[in-house]
Amino acid sequence: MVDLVSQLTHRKKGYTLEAPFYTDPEIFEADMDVIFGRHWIFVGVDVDVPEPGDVMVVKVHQTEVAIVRDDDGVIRAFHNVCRHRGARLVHDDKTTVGNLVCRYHSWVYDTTGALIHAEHMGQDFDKSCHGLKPVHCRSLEGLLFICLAENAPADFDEMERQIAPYLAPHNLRDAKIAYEHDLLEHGNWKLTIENNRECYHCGANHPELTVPLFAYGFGFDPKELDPAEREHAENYACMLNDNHRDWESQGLPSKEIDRLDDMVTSFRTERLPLAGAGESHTLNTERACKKLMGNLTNAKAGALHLWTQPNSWHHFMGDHAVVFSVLPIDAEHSILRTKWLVHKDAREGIDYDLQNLIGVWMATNQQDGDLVGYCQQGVRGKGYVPGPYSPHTEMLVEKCTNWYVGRMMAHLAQTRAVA
Ligand code: 3BY
Ligand code: FES
Ligand code: FE
Repeated sequence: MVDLVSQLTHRKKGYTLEAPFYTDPEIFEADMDVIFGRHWIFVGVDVDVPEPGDVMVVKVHQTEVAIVRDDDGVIRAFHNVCRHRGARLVHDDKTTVGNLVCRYHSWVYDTTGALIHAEHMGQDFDKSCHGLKPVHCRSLEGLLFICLAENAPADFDEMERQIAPYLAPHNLRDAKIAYEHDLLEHGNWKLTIENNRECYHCGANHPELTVPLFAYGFGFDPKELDPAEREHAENYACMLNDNHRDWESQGLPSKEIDRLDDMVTSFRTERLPLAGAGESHTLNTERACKKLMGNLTNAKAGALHLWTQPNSWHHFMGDHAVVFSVLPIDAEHSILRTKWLVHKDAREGIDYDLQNLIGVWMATNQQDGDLVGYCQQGVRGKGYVPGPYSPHTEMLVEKCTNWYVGRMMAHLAQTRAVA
């Protein structure tokens, strides 16, 4: 086994990781244990399960979790495993149930996870000891996070305190999913996240996304720019300030919050202006959906972006929202799951054209997936050595990589202390 502690300790600051962090199955297993097994993982939205009895199954590496809206409307999460002999319980990605019935010997659980029926188990059998095993589940203004650990990081509360006011005006709980899509990326999950945390690559690779989106929006230091570009960056900074002031006066929190490197539940948010008509991530920069989200009255609400470590990013606009989760498969493959949300009363073909709504991000995801694949190919070969992040456009990538290194080290130090 690679000496993980020594590799992490000797990681060169400001550089990509050594190859095994992107390729080695044992490090991947450690990632699944420490990062995906002990942190808050973004898995979907409340409106994935809009009605009582609705169930969604999400797979976090090998662990399947059933997310269930119970009869009282409370969203709960359980391991998707029968407490009798361990059969998988729910077999559809999404379904609606009265109760959860195991196919094997027909044990029946209600939507709170309680075992309510089990034949032939004898007088002494205690049903109350055999309910479904719960998984921590929290909804942050309609964004669903789960944590597979026994004790979930407590600073979720702090993230919620800071982020909820930003999300509230978009009212994600009053939305519906217009479209969802899974893209298989041929890359380690960390390459997908690294790629997302910068826009250095945007100009050369995202002809659609760069119509509405300014590449300066994701951490950009104008100091080293040549004069012409510096002027653009400085104009952007002025526009950003003006927009933030206007939006905040309209009750739309907008200022940057960057907690990428000082929280266990690490996140970043900021409301960003958009180019052209300034309304949406569409090719004409105008709203794709006539009906705005929540109680918004101004379509020009920019794009509120939110990142959470280890596995999500989001764009919340006046007319729609796009939410993304990265679900690792193995050391060299990941699923990128994308969901497009519109107001629940918006009608396809009348209030929005689906292709217009999803076009920019369907194209962008494919482009990003290809870039991630190129890196995976590169790191596999003997020629790869860690390369430097730009101190001017990739400082947020460095923060996210630092977060990963820090979390792995913290856990390994703890297990050593116990041993
Ligand atoms: O999705 C994001 O968060 C952005 C858009 C382009 C690259 N990335 C920084
Ligand atoms: Fe589920 Fe037997 S394994 S009822
Ligand atoms: Fe990209």
